[in-house]
Amino acid sequence: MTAYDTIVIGLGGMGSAAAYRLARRGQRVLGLEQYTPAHDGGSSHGGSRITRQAYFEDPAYVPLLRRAHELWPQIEADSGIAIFTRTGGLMVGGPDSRTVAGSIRSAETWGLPHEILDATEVARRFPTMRPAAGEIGLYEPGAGFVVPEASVTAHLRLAERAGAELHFSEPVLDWRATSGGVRVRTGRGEYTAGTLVVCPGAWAPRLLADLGVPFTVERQVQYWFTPSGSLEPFRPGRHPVYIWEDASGTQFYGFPAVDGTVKVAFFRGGETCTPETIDRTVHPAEIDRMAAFAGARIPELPGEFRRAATCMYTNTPDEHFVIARHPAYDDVVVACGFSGHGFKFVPVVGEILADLAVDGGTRHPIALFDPARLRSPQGVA
Ligand code: PYC
Repeated sequence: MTAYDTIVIGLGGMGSAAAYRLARRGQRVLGLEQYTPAHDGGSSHGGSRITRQAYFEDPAYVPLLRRAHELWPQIEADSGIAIFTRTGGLMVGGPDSRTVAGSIRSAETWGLPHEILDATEVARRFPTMRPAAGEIGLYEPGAGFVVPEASVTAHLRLAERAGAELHFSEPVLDWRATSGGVRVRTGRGEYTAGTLVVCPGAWAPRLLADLGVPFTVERQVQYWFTPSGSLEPFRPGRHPVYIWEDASGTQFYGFPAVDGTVKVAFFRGGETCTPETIDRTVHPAEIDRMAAFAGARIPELPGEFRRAATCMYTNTPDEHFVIARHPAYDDVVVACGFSGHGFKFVPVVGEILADLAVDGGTRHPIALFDPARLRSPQGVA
């Protein structure tokens, strides 16, 4: 008999949710994490992640977002940890930009509450913002942000309460499928289980090399500024979360003020890296570029630079996720390649991973995330 029903590799956003959902379904779960709980070395830190439902990336995500928005309050109530703040969300750009046109498409396809605002109305409602003539905004009242560290802490707490055994500071060296399940080797020992769920984040290229998906890990920087004027118009309740696309297709995004500072970042466009080679230093030229870009649209925002932090995106070639049973191993389930837009899905991805591990399938629509669409003809990229 194997010692565990399921081993979860990686206890960041997705893995912590999977461990909880599996334990809640009565599985004997071992969770393995190379760092400490809710650490800042991967892709689940920085204090805030946008959540929105008028999803410019593809309307196929909307049912999953609806389910995630049902689950966040349940996780908060069950764990006693606050995660989600509703602020409203604004997608700004030209009417034909990917950000605006894609958001309108999802909102209309699914009948989501939204308003289309012209540039004058955007500036009237949100006086910090100066859209260019011809830019428009899609406003979504149900959007907001979640705190990634709080989500991880809440899911880990609930997983332990449901009986999961969680090991931290225990990096996985390798894993393999066996005739009756899986075997995972760490610096401390070897573990066996019936099923393996791999949530590797930026470590996907090493831990899932034989998936055959050409992942690219990208360095990202998050910046915090104190606005030059009053903080009032930046407060949650007055200021939405937003993604703003310029005429060249560059997207930047930001949040209301939290603890007296305002966070902004570019969405993509970072250097390719690995977890071992990422440059953790944020350079003055990068801060200047961010301040100039933000200042051209939200003039008071880049008053004073406070701090910055790096994190990693793990991108797939089409920027859609990979969530599936491993094509080569029946007892292995994978969740990776979240391409910088995955965190808002954490609670529903936890449900999906538990479904795939326990039932072999899920009622949730995940056809878009099949890795077969990305595998190189040789099998391994
Ligand atoms: O998914 O909304 C998002 C997002 C914005 C910037 C990075 N991810």
